[in-house]
Amino acid sequence: GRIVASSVEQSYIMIKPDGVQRGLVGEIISRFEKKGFVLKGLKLFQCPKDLAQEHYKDLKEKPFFPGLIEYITSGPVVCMAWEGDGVVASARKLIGATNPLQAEPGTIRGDLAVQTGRNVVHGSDSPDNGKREIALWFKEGELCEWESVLTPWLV
Ligand code: FUP
Repeated sequence: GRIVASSVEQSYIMIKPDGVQRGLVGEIISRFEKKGFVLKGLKLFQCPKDLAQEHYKDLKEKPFFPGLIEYITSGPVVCMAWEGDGVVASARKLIGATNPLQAEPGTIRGDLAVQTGRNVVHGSDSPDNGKREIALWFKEGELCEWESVLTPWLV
């Protein structure tokens, strides 16, 4: 991947294999759309092991790391790049706590999941990681530079 220059903040959001298997793709995408963020990249993708390991490299020493890699590579994921002011922190609020039993009702994990190891969606934890992860998961030409007609109504 390559970092695509954008002055606006971007977050890497990924629907994990359980979200795809459970038919939650439309439900999850629609929450980010309705909030008013702009979709700049989207693909269904079978993640190779080395990419999963690179994505979660900060968790390499954790006891759950092998299981996490197995889970993320167990089936296709939906990779997304979402853009907008404050998208990183806002997406994490929409997603909810890592442990779905602690996630508030109204959040994606709070409404749709029960297990930390099956928490249906990932969201970048900082704008820098948003850039890093989008560059990691998307290749050149896979992101679209476009202006949403809704933007003037949202900002
Ligand atoms: P989050 O930012 O909410 O995705 O949470 P983390 O980056 O801390 O964890 C990344 C993923 O590791 C989680 F989505 C699920 C997995 N995980 C476990 O399986 N067990 C744990 O105790 C913590 C995280």
